[in-house]
Amino acid sequence: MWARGALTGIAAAAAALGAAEAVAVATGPRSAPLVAVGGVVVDHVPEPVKSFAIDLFGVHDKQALIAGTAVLLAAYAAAVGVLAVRHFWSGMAGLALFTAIGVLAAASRPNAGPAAALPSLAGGLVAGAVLALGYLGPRPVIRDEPGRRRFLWLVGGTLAGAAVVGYVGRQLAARREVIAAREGIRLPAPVSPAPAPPPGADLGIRQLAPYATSNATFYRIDTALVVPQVPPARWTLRVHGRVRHPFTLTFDQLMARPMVERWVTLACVSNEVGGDLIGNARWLGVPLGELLDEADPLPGADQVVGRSVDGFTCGAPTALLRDGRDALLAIGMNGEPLPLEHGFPARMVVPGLYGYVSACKWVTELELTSFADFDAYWVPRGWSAQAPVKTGSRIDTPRPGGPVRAGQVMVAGVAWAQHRGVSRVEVRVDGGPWNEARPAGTVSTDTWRQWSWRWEATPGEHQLQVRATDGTGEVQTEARADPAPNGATGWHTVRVTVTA
Ligand SMILES: Nc1nc2c(c(=O)[nH]1)N[C@H]1C(S)=C(S)[C@@H](COP(=O)(O)O)O[C@H]1N2
Ligand SMILES: [Mo]
Repeated sequence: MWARGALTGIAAAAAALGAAEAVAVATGPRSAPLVAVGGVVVDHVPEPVKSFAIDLFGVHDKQALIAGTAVLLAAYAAAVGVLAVRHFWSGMAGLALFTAIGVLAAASRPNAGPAAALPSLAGGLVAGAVLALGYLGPRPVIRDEPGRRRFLWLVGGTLAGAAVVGYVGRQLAARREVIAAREGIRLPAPVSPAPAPPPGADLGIRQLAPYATSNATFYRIDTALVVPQVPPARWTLRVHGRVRHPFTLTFDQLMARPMVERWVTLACVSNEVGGDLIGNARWLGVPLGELLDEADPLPGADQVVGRSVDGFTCGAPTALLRDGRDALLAIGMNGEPLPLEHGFPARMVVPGLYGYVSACKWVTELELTSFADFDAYWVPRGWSAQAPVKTGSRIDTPRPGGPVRAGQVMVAGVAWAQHRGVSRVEVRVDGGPWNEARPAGTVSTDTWRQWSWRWEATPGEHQLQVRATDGTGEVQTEARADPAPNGATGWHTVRVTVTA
């Protein structure tokens, strides 16, 4: 019976915390009782205790505090549960005290409004309901000796429910906080703005991918099950490893640095021939080369590993990041702070390399190492450590099988060869001679360009093919290759039926 009492008390406390986290989605994460009580403790412990805790737990001091608070709370809740077996109302009084501590802690936080009390109050009510369910009524599970199953259901169900509600609540609350922080950011004006795309860079043809890809339509690829929620106030970038001068940058320090803005076309290595895992955006950020120069890499540090808060890593050649190309530690995308899914508050963007080796989102570390010493995330999974973007081209219109009327047909698409540039685009019909397509203007070799070609279409089944030539004169290869291990190749081929 005592064990049942203790377990019921703990289940009630868990339910209280879960409910409180859910309510805190509306009232703000700092009104959640665990965080509020933790905050009060942090603000009031004497300095020697604080530095002792930091020495002991290092960067995990916050987690240690939350864990410690949770253990104390569980012990207290177990005691309340045991007490309530004999004197139900004394147990309830213990619960009321515990609720009051949460309310007072939340209300005493800086800038707390009256709503800050709500999560703890809701938690207290829910815990009271769990206790009443367990101890009162005609068949209280606490005294129902044969009712072992019923008891385990009550405790197990309450704990599981509390965990789910609490986790989802915490996630949503963190998201709200980060969204608010993102909305509060004013992007600095670039000292070197992005060039305006020349008139005609966007041909404005229906079904053709626009020259500039919007944030809302930009492809998203990552391993994150839940989008990492990184508040800028807690973000830092640590530049370390094989360098002479390791340093750490806060978000404010990053924002205070001179920024450049550049158009860069980002492509995913998994993009199939004809696929749409590619987009062109205007990125605002600090040149990675400058950060690396300041860190001063040691000889042999031929790889820069970007590491994300979620543990993902990508590895790019140090020399390439320092060769003067517009490799950026980016904070802005198309004039806005990075969207959460695209790496807020900061990510890497490197012209000419596939995303998986270079475009680390939610990046918090740049570690200088060597390719011999470290394999980034996708390398042990069968993808190449070195992955320059391959020359590619795509037919966007007409669509495969789409209705095409005989006569003049506009064939159009995009072509890319980041950092080498596209010098020529050709189209052919039914394996015939290659025709010069007209490449539209673009801002640099780091971006894709649209192209178009007028076709005199005759009725029947036809096959259209495209190939691009890069700035070095190399023609896009016809050889078909899968995306693994370092990018698909082959000419995009579209079959259409032309009607008279
Ligand atoms: N943290 C993190 N960054 C990441 C990835 C990831 O899984 N996690 N995926 C990479 C891959 S494979 C690509 S193609 C690009 C895609 O960036 P986007 O989602 O902004 O288009 O992000 C890169 N950066
Ligand atoms: Mo990718």
